[in-house]
Amino acid sequence: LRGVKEHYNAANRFIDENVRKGLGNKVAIICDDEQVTYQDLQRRVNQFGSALRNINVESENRILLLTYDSPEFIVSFFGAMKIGAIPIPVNTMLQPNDYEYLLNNSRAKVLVIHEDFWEKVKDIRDRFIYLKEVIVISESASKSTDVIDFLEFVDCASTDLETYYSSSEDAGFWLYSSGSTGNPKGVIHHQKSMEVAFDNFAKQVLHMTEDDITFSASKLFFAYGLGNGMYFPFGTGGTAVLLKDRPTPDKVFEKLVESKPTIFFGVPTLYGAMINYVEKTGIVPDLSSVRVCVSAGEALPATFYNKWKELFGIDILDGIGSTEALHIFLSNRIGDIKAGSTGKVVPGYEARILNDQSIEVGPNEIGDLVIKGESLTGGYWCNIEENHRKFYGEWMHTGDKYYQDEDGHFWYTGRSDDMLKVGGIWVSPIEIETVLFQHEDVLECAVIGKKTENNLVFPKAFIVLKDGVTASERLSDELKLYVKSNLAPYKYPREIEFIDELPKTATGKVQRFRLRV
Ligand code: 3SK
Repeated sequence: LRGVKEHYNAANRFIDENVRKGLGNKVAIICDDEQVTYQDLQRRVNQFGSALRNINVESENRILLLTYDSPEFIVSFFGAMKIGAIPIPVNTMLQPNDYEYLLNNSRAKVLVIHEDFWEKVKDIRDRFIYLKEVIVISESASKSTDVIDFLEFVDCASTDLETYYSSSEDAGFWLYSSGSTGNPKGVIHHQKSMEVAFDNFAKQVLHMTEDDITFSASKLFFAYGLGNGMYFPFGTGGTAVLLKDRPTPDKVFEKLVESKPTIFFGVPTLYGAMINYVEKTGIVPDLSSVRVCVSAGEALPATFYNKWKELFGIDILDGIGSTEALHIFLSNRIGDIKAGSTGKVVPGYEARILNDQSIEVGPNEIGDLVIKGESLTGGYWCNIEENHRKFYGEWMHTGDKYYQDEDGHFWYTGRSDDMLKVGGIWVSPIEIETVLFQHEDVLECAVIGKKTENNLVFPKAFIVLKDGVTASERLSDELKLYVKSNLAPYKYPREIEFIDELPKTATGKVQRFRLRV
């Protein structure tokens, strides 16, 4: 896909091509009791695209998707792309204010939303400045009159849909990535981006074929989950198993045993929780259908790799990707794994480790990881400052500190900014601090990432209380709850320490590094 390819559309590549290849009757999606074949999927994608055209959606209009992993997610995503509109899947765990920001920042004209989430935001609809239509995916009998019902919307529309004349480099879809300042950034991906990431990782590292069945515990709205659970299996004519629920160890094991995937995708905290579950219950579920497991999000501790292998006899390929790169660009390989390392560069990407003068360092020297490759975003939406900071020419700063050993394996050593990855999801300490500051008892606070014995990270808050307020366990619990109810719940500080004073520079800047010791 080097260079611009005229008339390229991802919906043709990932949906229509499978039907053309004779895979129309093959199951593309398994979700709870529902199975959707490629032919069904093509029909519904066409109907959704036609229905969007019926309400005057045009190419380049943005469509925000706020729904569970489900056939409706996938139908909306490809239906929008097929008419050149731009789907933007977003995190389902956020708060109403976050959705206000995402809708207004993206200027989405249409919102496709599951009724559970619509319940939470409908009262602030008048704050969504650019929004024209709301399409609600509803599972209950009661339907609102001031919104469009997803099923009716799709069912009434034509199954014939002419593909928009897009090029491979047209904007295709966006994802939002968390920033250290707290405001998420719209990451623009292209019509071709999914095919590039598929070729690089799914084909050349995972060697995926039509016989593969994927199951991803990471949700489709994450860049990681979007590949694992959608365009990787569709790229080969394989099958995606979806889980609507939260991926707790028991639910994930149940799904693995019941739907017998060949590839499982998780994050280190989940692998850790699944290992604990086995150790606590003494039950070792039968995962014999799985030929390989994948981990990303944060570095997989070597102890987790070894324990998993001992319990199930299956390798976990650890890798690292980013929303900006769309998927994994460094990874261990089948037959070439160094436990605890992030592996080597994935074909299709180049990686360098640079010192402070932007000069490439030698083996075993720590520096800043920069990468280049064709699946990289064209840039952030409306954010000149971050674009200047992040990209130079074809290269992108990952924000990660790495060193490379003599064998070419990369080893993660930390972040070059204050961002934390909690359970594989970016969390900004500043965002947590901003909420804590709003609590009536808090005078000052600073949030850092604290490492567990396995080097996984969770947010810890240091708090200076106002005069007259006494530190207590009860107050600590109250503050945790306060963050949980004002931010996406996974962002809350798992530990709170009350201190008399924060360490600061002469100019009054908090020295977080002194709290990290
Ligand atoms: O966090 C990661 O390592 C990752 C992997 C694949 C795609 C996206 C991301 C953020």
